[in-house]
Amino acid sequence: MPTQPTPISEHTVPWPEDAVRDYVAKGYWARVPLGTLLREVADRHPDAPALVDAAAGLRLTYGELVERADAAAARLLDLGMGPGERIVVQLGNGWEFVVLTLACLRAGIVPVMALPAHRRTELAHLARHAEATAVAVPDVMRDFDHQALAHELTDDVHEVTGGPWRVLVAGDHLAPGSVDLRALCGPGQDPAADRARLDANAPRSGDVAVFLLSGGTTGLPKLIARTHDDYAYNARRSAEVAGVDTGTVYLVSLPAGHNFPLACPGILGALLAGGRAVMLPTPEPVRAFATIAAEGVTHTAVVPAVAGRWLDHAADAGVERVASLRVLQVGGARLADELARRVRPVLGATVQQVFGMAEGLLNFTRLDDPEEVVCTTQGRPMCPDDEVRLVDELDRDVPEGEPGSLLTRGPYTPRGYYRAAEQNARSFTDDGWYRSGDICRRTPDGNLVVEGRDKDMINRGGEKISAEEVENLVYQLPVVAQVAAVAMPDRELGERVCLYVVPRPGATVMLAEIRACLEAVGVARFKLPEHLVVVDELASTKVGKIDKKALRADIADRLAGAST
Ligand code: OOB
Repeated sequence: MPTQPTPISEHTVPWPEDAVRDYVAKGYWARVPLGTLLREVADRHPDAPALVDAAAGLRLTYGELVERADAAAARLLDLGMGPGERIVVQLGNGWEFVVLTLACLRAGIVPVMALPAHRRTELAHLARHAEATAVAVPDVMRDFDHQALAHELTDDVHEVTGGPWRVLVAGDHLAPGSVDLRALCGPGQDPAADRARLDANAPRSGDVAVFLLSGGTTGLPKLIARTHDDYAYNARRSAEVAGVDTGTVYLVSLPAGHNFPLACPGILGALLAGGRAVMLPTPEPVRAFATIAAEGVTHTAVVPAVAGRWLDHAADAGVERVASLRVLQVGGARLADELARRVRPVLGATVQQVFGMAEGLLNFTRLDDPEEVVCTTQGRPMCPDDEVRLVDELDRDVPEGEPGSLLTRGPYTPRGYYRAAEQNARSFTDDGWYRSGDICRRTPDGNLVVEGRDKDMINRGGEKISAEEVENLVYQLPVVAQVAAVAMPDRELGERVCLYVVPRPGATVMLAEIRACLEAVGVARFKLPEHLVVVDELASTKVGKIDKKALRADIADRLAGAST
């Protein structure tokens, strides 16, 4: 007997009623679902260009985009999916990602935004934890057979939901049992009927619109339930702060399911403002510059490592190709001041630093901020009602100007992770503040500077890696007695994963072997350790925990020693 997946609302932590009233009264929450908001934009200018997929050679106007989204939504319902069901979305940066996401928003089906780099371990976890009833993947991407893996997950998922598992595939090579995602996202037969059907069953604005993944400090990624109300505000307000309007051409080259290119302002912010989104599979500089030139891109979002590559490329190849670029948003990891200072002279664009998190809070430098603020701070909250505290180990506010651990609440920062009561007790205070784990200081003019972190996470060029997750995987190797994963400094990516291992007596431990074992169980490649230090014992703190601070200092010393 197929069981129904648990209703999402059973496992979410709602905002308190007085906060809801306040957010509505102040106009942050529009009380209109995202799909309806996008429909309204399309009604105002149906013939304006909305979406460009450079690689597929597809261009859609607003009218065409929303009609396809409605048709796709209707087809998902016809497949037997219902509002509130979850679909794991692991697609590359193509038009299908956008049409499917909008279709989900219209139908009240909730996409779980996986990353293309995820493999069996992550996808099985996401599908099971969300009790998903479908997955959307490419056939093959970067030599990996996503379609085969999606079918392999059938049993894992069936164990949890007991229900169907639909494999939607974007590609030319459909396996038996796969649903053709491109056909599903194609033009509809009867747009008016589709529209009426979806309007009549629109989700409520307080319902969950998307599940984002947490950067993660625990064993496996946690799910962040973002509602239509809060996520629409997230996208609309980001668009204002980034100067996005009907003339904007926004390039998406980071993985589209990440909060930054999805809604800060990203795809959703560009579309809600009547601008245009241009999808590109990679931020590789030659292709990115060619697309910027061809499409007249005005805005885009990158991580610091990509900004560095673009600057080097522009220095070699000339800057004429990026003349249209006005705003280069940089976020996801700390941007070095020196790199920030090169952007305007070299690329001719304004830098906007973005210090954000999938859990909510977004800080931006403003487009009219003095160059000094733009180059040396990570900006300030976008909403007047974002609450930010910087605290010490006992949750006491630190003196103004001193570094402290950032806590936050606000109209687009949910009060807990999905279905994670135990974790919520650690990551949220009793009165609903999210503990971001970032150590920040506030400058006299109110901007935040990210100085470090007190969470056990490794930030590899914007890709977040939970140390605990890596350690759990490595503990499965019989040669390992004790292990600690720590960040090691890296010029290009900021940080990489370094592993300290105490081998079992008589055993030999090799980096290649560890990497091969992790790959064999199927984890995202960006999590694989890149350096190994074999030791007799691991430094520990007074209370007997592994002293990660000492290990981070040790690897930094070893690397500094090696390079002199
Ligand atoms: C973004 O979101 P996540 O969820 O992948 O990662 C959030 C974490 C933050 O807590 C912080 O540790 C780090 O990433 N981070 C930064 C940063 N932006 C994010 N650290 C230093 N400087 C920055 N500018 O990474 C994200 C979400 C929305 C917009 C932009 C980034």
